[in-house]
Amino acid sequence: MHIKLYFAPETRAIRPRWLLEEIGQAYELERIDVFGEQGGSPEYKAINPYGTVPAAEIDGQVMLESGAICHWLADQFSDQHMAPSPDNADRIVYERYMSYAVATLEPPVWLLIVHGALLSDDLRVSEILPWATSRYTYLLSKLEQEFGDGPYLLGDQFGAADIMVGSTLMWRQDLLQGFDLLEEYVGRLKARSAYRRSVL
Ligand SMILES: N[C@@H](CCC(=O)N[C@@H](CS)C(=O)NCC(=O)O)C(=O)O
Repeated sequence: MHIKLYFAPETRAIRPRWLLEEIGQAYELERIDVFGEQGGSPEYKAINPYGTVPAAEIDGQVMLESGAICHWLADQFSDQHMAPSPDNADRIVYERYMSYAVATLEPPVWLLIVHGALLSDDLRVSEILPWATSRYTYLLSKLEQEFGDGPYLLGDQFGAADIMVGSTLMWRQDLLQGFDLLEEYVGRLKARSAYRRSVL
């Protein structure tokens, strides 16, 4: 299988790259200057019409969405144990966290990033920040309660759910202060050699 990953550092493209590094699967990396001209160029938009990263070309077929790419890779390389098998009871928890990362955890912290830093001053809506902070902090408090003994979301077995949830927690690591289990969890994830290779 030939996998080509369109990538930029400090973006969601870290997620599939981290997974590929964890499973030791060879891949071709193409760096995209996604916030510069290249992201909006006709050449890149022919691959990803949204002009965003990541995009993965798998044997010539393009796949979008970091969560979908990680989900697909985890199942495709099932011998690498990045996802519980469908007949394993842990699969229910796994599926929940794979969707939770993008549908529940991402939105409030993304609002904080967009309206707190990314957008130009004239486009920011600062009134959203208190709500987004309180919503995100509430979610962190629930996640901390759910975390259990760890060391990973599903217990002893590291997997794609840790990549999806953990990478999101890294976006605003400063907000994890006071959530000791989550801070330790993110520290544990960042110490993984596959993670360190994925951010280069
Ligand atoms: N839901 C998509 C979001 C992709 C996305 O928005 N990527 C950002 C980087 S994290 C991007 O490429 N932004 C460039 C732009 O919007 O111009 C995913 O998870 O893959």
